[in-house]
Amino acid sequence: AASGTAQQVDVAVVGAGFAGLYLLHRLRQAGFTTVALEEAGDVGGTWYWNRYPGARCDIQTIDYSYTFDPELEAAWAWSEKYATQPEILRYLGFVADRYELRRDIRFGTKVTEAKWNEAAERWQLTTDNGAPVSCRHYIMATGCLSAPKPPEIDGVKDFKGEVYFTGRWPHDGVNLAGKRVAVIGTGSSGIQSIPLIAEQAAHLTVFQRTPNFALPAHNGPAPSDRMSLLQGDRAAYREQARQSMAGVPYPQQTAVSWQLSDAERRARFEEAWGKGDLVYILTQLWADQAVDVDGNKLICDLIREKISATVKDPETAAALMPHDHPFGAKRPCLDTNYYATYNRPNVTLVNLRQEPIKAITATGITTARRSVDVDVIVFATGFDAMTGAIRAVHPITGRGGKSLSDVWAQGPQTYLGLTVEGFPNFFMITGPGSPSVLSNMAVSIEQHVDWVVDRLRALRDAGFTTIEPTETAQAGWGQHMADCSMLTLHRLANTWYTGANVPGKVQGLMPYTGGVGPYRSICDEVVSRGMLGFKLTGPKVAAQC
Ligand code: NA7
Repeated sequence: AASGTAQQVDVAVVGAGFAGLYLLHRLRQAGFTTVALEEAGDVGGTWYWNRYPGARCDIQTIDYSYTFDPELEAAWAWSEKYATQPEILRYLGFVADRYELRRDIRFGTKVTEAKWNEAAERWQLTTDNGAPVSCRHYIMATGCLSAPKPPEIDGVKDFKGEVYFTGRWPHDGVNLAGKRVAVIGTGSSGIQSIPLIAEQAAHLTVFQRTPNFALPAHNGPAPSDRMSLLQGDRAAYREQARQSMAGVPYPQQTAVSWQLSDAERRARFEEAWGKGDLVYILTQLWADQAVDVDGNKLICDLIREKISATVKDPETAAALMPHDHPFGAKRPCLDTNYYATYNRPNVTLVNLRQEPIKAITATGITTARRSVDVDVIVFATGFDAMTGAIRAVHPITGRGGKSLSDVWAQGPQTYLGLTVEGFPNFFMITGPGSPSVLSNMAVSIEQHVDWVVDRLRALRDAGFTTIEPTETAQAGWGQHMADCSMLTLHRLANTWYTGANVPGKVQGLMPYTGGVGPYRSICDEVVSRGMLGFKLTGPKVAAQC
């Protein structure tokens, strides 16, 4: 279509990552015409952009896979327990090829604005490249960690050396050999890349604001016990994941910490440490670890002991030990040689809690105590999570000319994390209010996509043209989210879950903490009770269910 003449489709999708690809496939199967608009030059989403050294999945890859097609599962074998970014990107390319998805994707195309046309009951999307799009339904599959944060530190423009962001790593790689490198940030991206950068660089200086808990990944082949469970009964294994709290098939733990002796707790912890599995250690040690500060502190102490045993310099070891948040309340990390890297003579840790960064200068970074000259600065400083990529389409204008940014001025309000009152026929995959970021994304994405596409098909077949949550339903979901948030410890940490990492962002826990299995049941109940909480309209019908 020429620029100016809108491309007409039933459903427009924004994003061609894990969620967007599956959406395209399901929408086509359901008989909808569709297009996906993708800013990047190819499929992959987060795995397209995050090409920094050491980028890997930190959910076991046998679990971090599509499960909708047994033939696809049979056609692909992962080479490692935790696949690298290039392998995951190859997998997503393989999926795109297998279902011929690229023909409906417009690459290099950013959606700049979206407007609901009340009379036509259609969304009008403006893009920065080619034709606008007119669609009945508009689905954002833009990911939760896809809008990198700006540097936020004075003087970046003055720096004469090279500057990289882990979330926008150059595709042809970066040669760090023999260079003096600074890494700012010690979240997953920093913790994965620091050991590899240290191996190449002449000297690496790590600027740490908040220490994070990290566990050894023990990467290698997929563990044989998990593989035999999967291969023994693939359908049951996948179903258990869908009904679980975090999207990985582990049973509910029932023993509580005070029922166990010190020795029993230590034995459980050592076993978990040896497994190298975040979801295992987050859910299988004792039942009170995620809900009670005392049960949680026992784990924090044991991990701090491990840090102390690994890092030789006591001051560095102390600086690496988290004390400000419960284990799991901030996203913990999986590492390969992270703590041991600080024993290298060419690595220095700068504790920003004691000496904050004052400025970046032409030659390096100045803190309250020192100036460090470097050739390269790597920002591993994270993302405007969950809402950043949604709000990047601006404005998204719903019914009555209201913009989503205005409606969310006090924080995101959604029904089920999937829809927003005042924004008919608008859906978010893994939006704020969904459990996605507290789970195995692959399981959450499939659930969200299946639910949305099944609803669109049912609405179409019943003659409805619009769907929108009621104000009451949305308020109820907000209340339920707030109630659930009191049950876990996530509220006790300043994190990207709460918006605390972005200066000026409204604070509040954004993910749903009730677990993916219970969340699935709620979504299913909404359907079985006649689309409870949604208003549906059509040419001949106007129904309030
Ligand atoms: P994260 O987890 O948000 O980590 C970002 C890190 O950068 C974290 O240590 C931040 O400290 C630090 N940071 C952010 N801004 C600054 C400034 N201005 N100055 C100094 N330090 C800063 O992002 P990642 O990319 O590592 O990981 C994102 C998710 O991807 C991860 O959770 C997994 O789910 C996969 P802070 O903790 O805010 O004090």
